[in-house]
Amino acid sequence: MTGFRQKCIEFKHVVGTFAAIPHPVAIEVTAAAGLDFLCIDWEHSQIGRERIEDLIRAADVHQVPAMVRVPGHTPEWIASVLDAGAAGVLVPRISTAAQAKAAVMATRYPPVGERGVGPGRAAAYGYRIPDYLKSANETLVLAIQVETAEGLANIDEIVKVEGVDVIFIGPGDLSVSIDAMGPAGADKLNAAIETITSTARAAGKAVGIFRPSADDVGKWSKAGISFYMLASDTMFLGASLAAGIAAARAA
Ligand code: 3PY
Repeated sequence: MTGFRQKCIEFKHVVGTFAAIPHPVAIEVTAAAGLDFLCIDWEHSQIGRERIEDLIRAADVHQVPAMVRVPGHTPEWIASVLDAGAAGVLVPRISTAAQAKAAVMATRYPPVGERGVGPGRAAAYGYRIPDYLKSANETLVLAIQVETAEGLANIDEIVKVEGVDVIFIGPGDLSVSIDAMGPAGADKLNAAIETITSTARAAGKAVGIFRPSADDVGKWSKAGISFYMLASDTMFLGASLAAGIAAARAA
């Protein structure tokens, strides 16, 4: 699992998925599929805070880095999932450089940030605190989600914030926020994604995006996006079940 942040900041092509099913079995099945990482979605699922540690533990069994998408910007939530052993955080709805800076402060230990010391499981419950404190700033991934009209307007400043590793585009929210939903809004949304991507890459930042399928991953890779969140465990479950049922009915 070491090297995940390195891969991200060196623009290596990494593919993960959101985990929304609140059970370690689902995490084990997902992790065993050979992903580069997974991201436990605390923002848009019914996964509770106590369960997150067990889900990270299940991903660890398969040596798959488990990030957590936190529900908001609260520093205590960010610290809590990192203390549980998350490989990084995805912080949603970052619309200003000040918000991006606050995410860095919550994620990184001093002198870069101001994360409090109490790493619990992340430092083997105390056995590895000095090692963990030394390595955490270098190994934990901080991805921030740009998904609002305000974030798009402020992208020049957001990408300059030191300590952010990945600028992650949320096309669903972005399309709603900039009034570019559905086929009619596709050109406007694509232009916004291209602007965020080229601005971030010019500033040396890796770019990530959510895609419901792999259909246009090749196109976005050429544009400079390297970090892919492909659908979610629930979406894959639903799609493969529906396809299997349809095939059996047609047989
Ligand atoms: C979006 O597309 O807005 C997302 O947040 C992906 O989960």
